[in-house]
Amino acid sequence: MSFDVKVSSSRIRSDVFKRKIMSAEDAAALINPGAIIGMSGFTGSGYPKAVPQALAKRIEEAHARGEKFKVSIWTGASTGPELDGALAKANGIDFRLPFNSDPIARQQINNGEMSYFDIHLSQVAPMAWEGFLGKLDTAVVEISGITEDGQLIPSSSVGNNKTWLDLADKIILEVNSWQTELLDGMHDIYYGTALPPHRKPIPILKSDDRIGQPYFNVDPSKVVAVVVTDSPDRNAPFSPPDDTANAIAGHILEFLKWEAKRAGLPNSLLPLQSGVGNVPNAVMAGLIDTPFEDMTAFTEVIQDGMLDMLEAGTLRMASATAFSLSPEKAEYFNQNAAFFRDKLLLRPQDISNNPELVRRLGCIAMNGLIEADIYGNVNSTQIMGSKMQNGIGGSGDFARNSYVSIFMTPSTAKGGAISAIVPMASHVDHINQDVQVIVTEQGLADLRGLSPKQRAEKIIENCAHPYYRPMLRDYFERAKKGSYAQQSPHLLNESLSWHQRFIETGSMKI
Ligand code: 0RQ
Repeated sequence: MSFDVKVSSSRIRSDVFKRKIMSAEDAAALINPGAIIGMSGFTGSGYPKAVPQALAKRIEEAHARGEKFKVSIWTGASTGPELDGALAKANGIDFRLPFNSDPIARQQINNGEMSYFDIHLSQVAPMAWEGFLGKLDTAVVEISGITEDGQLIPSSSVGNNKTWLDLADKIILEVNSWQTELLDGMHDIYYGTALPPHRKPIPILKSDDRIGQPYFNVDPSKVVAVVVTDSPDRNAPFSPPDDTANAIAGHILEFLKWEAKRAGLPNSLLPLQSGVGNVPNAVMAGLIDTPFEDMTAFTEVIQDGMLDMLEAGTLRMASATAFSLSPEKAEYFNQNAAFFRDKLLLRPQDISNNPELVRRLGCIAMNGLIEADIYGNVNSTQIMGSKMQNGIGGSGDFARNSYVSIFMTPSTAKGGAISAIVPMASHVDHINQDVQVIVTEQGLADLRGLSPKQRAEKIIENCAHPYYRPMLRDYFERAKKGSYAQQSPHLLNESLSWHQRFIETGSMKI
């Protein structure tokens, strides 16, 4: 791959690093079969684009010669087709952590070809330091530039990059000139974390507290290659919110207004955490027209709706670990970065998602779910109990520790063939104690302070789709009569029969 010397001089201001510039193919040749590689990337932003594709090509060529070549890939969260897609297509990933949304990789996880460790995003860096995951051989990290002093200016995501740069034996850097140079100064890289018994309080008291430095430190002797790229982050565009998304958003906005009044919360509410997707985006859009102002976000990702809120002035600032923007909004951000740069802080994901901070700040957590059972246990990850969708991501970091934890979903999936409210969840990511509010387009169930049976009444009446509501009522009434005990009555030989029916007939309907 060729590189543009003019771009490299403005972006790479250290001679030590300029001397290490090489092609992606030459850099990929430095990675050995069986390597454990820590790559940058979080929700489709800031992932390396050239080296993973060159590595995929190398793997394909090795396979064609009959040689074995697979690697383990650790990242921040999901990446893009040039990384997970290309490596999975080459059948080159043996083990993957901690979050994936690439369809080819998902297929390989679900057909058993790829081992997948799905883990809370705040815990990845500490676990890597604890060492039981193995020794990190290589870090491949996208950055937006290198300072005169040889510090690294992060890209559009921070994720676990600080940890990968510290732990890896060798480092390959991709300097991406597509990223705006105005990212410089938007990051807050904290070097104060440690493992127990040396862990200290993280000194963030407000979403906008800066506690670190703008750049990554790096040992230049570990940097074996610098690759120059000019490639956009790739994310799927948001489809405009439909009636279902708008209805869910409407219920959440009403709840937030009611809760603010009930609890005497300030007009700036409490720091928002929002998952990605059309519904959270519709909630963000709706917040612009509420009485709330001067809000902050203490969240994982900055999506389109948050940039709109910043422009409208509803949101004062957002702390996150990455962008997760549609292609149009990413271009828009690059054009208008001067307006946004003092309103955004990107931090390592063990800080952006840190349970200590989420609890201290009292975030309002809003995340999607796959299914919830009548008692409010939530499955966010595994369809029919066994098929991985994406991963738990940061939902657990926030759900357990927030001021209030809201989960949202359309009441049915697959054109009505699946009820999102089921007698018993086929897999549980969020136990009922971590699930305080469930919302569908049908309505909202505020479950705080309720016993399991009281929760069931509310979830069935407020959230279930009208087709499935009588079926759930019937199950619940019979369970109360026929169950082994009365705390959370179940009919165990029937509780997962809806899932089995779907597997056998393609529908949960009778
Ligand atoms: O499948 O694409 O094949 O049609 O699941 O569902 O309705 O498009 O919803 O995109 O908001 O995703 C929980 C997966 C929801 C997401 C989940 C099928 C449905 C569709 C997607 P198709 P929708 P969303 C911040 C926080 C965990 C991580 C997290 C998620 C596909 O929110 O990954 O919260 N959460 N992170 O058809 C069978 C059901 C189903 C179902 C939906 N009950 N049964 N299939 N689907 N419900 C971000 C990060 O952490 C990085």
